[in-house]
Amino acid sequence: MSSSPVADYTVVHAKSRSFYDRYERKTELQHQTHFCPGCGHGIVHKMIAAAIDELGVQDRTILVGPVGCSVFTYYYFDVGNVQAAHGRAPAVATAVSRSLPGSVVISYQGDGDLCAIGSAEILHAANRGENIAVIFVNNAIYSMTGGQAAPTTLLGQKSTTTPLGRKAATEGYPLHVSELLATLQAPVYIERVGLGDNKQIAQTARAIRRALENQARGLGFSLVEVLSPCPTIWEMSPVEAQHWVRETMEKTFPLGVFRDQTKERLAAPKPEPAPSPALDELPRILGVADADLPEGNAHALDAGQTIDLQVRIAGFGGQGVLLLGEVLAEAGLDAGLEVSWLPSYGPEMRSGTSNCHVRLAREAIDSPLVSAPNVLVAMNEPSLRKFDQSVRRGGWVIFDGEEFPADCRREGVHVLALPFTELANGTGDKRAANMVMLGAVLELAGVLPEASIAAALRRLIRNPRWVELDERAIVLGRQLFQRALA
Ligand SMILES: Cc1ncc(C[n+]2csc(CCOP(=O)(O)OP(=O)(O)O)c2C)c(N)n1
Repeated sequence: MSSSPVADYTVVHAKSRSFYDRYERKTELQHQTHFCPGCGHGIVHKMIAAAIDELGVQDRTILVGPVGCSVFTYYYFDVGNVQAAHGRAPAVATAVSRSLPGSVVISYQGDGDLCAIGSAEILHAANRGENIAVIFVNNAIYSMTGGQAAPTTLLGQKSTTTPLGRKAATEGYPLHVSELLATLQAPVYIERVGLGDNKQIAQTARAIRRALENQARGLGFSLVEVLSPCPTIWEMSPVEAQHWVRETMEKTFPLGVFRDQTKERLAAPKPEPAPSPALDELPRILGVADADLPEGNAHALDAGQTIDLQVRIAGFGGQGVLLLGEVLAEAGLDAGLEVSWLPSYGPEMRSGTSNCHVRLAREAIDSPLVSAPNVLVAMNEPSLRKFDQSVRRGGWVIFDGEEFPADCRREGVHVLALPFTELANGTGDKRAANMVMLGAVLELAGVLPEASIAAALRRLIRNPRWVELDERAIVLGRQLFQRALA
């Protein structure tokens, strides 16, 4: 062994394993990161990556980055990444943490994001004691957008929106997030740290590690607020900015631990959540009557047949556009298919435009949006003109109108244009036009068993007189489609 105390150590200069080997940027910027010289984000990133490595949780870490300079996290961390809307990271982190128990979920947020637009999100996530670690980078300004005041901007601090300096009388006082959240009962650990000098930086690394460790142990909500320099927007050199954190920011935002329940929580671990009830028990628990359950006519479907029906139904409010879609989706459900139904309508009750997206498939449905339908049901001309270009080649347009507008015809798209409303009159009520059009869709799709359609009508339309009328309307629609093919 060497007599020199340093000779026993090997110094390894390497990136944390939790960082990507290479950060992708456009060629001319590939040599640098997104962060300006002296920016605190880069330092905090490094500490998070080191803590993930040390705790050995890279494969179960999910990092949620919202809007602001924190948006770049997914370029750097080789973990699960989710990009959230401005201020919404705690809500997204809540969903991730609850749906993937055992994961280490980090919400990484700036001060504009966390305590302006996202103030309600953080308050309620903390109050619910969500099992997430929040790393809150407070640089007292909106940096990414060029220096507007944030709720944490100091009194007297100049910004583009407080050019004479922030005044309490007009902009209120700087918001003390750590102190505020520490008044709540649920959080486990809340500490404010800084990047003002090496001693502070070392403490910040410890605090971040602790928040992540709490998270990995499932102890609940932890938040580390990091006072962080932003030399570019503060118009200072990196060294001046670091001094400003220590000498000026810290006076408004004193460092320290504001809440620490770690020992108590460790001693009394959370009880295991009760197992979720079995799916077939849900109707009983939710009090759903037998009559409201799908009857289950799946046996009538040919198991080998591929089914991927994507329908867009559009018209005016009051024409039964949404109901048409519902019957289709409900019948699909009864037949044991994967289904989605997504309504879209304006604020008006009647006469506004209304449309819905319906998907029926054998495989799981990735998105309920139908942007390229294979069937378009257009109950009036404006709706036809809005969606006709989106229909896939080989698809169908079913249009309520005697004449199909010549300029809406497209090669490879089939058309069935009939005065459905007038024809519905023959069944007893022109308001059944939607069901006549549904009949045409059903005949064209040819996948849904009659029993499923009947079951869907009974469930959705309680009035037997209307059920009977709609059944007649559907039969008429089927005949009209067959006649058109003949
Ligand atoms: C809904 C929405 N509102 C406003 C913006 C514009 N915007 C982008 S970043 C930002 C402020 C971010 O400030 P902060 O969270 O402090 O992050 P920093 O850039 O300082 O790290 C704002 C207002 C946006 N992208 N989305």
